[in-house]
Amino acid sequence: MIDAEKFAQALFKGSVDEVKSLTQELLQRGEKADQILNQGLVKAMDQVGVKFKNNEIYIPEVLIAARAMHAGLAVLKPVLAKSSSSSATKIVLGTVRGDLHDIGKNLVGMMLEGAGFEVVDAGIDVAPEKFIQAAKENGAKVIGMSALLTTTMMQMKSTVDMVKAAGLGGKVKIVVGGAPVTAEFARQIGADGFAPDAASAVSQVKELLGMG
Ligand code: B12
Repeated sequence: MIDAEKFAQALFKGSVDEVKSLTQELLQRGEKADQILNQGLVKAMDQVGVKFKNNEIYIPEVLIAARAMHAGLAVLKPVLAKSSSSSATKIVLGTVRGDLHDIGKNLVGMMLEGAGFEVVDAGIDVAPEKFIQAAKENGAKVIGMSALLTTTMMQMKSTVDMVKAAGLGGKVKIVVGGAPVTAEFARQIGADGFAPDAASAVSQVKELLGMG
């Protein structure tokens, strides 16, 4: 039996060791890696996302929980890599050109990984052509862009335009976020989606991919 509650308690405590040993025990008992991921880690991380959304916990707690979740992911990764024929949906995530803020982007990346996506981190100060190259190379279905400066927001439009010019419009969905970014701005620049925080980023991406 996979007890998501136990995982959740360990995540809220930020206990790397507990998450690791819970994951290892379940594997040893013969539970499937993808079940441990979805019924255990992801379900537990969902609880973290909900509490964050409701302002019951704050960024440091989410980062601590995400770090603990990573410890569980690290245990599962080699097993998942062996067994998965249908690999996880890939998402290229980066902070736009001229912008070095990455705390929010990293948080979004961790939540997406927690939800079972494979995140290709393009880093910070990412030029439009670099986003496209990374998406092509990895066969990504989504490009996620973060901007924290009003002066760099327009870089998002450059990437959207370039994605369309490269004939990837529709094939690669574009989702944008960051403190100055709004749903209205996302619509104006022709992005497919927007989310105001890391938890909603997961639901927005799932919605864009028709995953509910
Ligand atoms: C930390 C910080 C820095 C750090 C960044 C460290 C790092 N590794 O990221 C440092 C010190 C380097 C920095 C530098 C600068 N900063 Co600064 N910084 C901040 C600060 C205090 C916090 C940002 C942050 O991390 N917030 C926490 C995260 C979790 O929130 P978030 O990024 O908004 O992310 C959430 C959502 O927006 C969303 N999201 C984010 N990305 C994405 C992406 C997708 C796809 C989706 C769906 C969602 C999503 O989900 C996240 C999680 O919920 C803000 C002020 C503030 N309160 O916002 C100023 C702020 C952003 N900085 C500002 C400025 C001006 C600068 C500098 C120009 C300062 C200077 N004169 O040098 C430089 C610019 C450097 C550069 N070229 O980027 C201004 C921007 C003003 C503006 N309107 O443009 C702000 C608003 C401060 C202010 N009030 O003046 N900064």
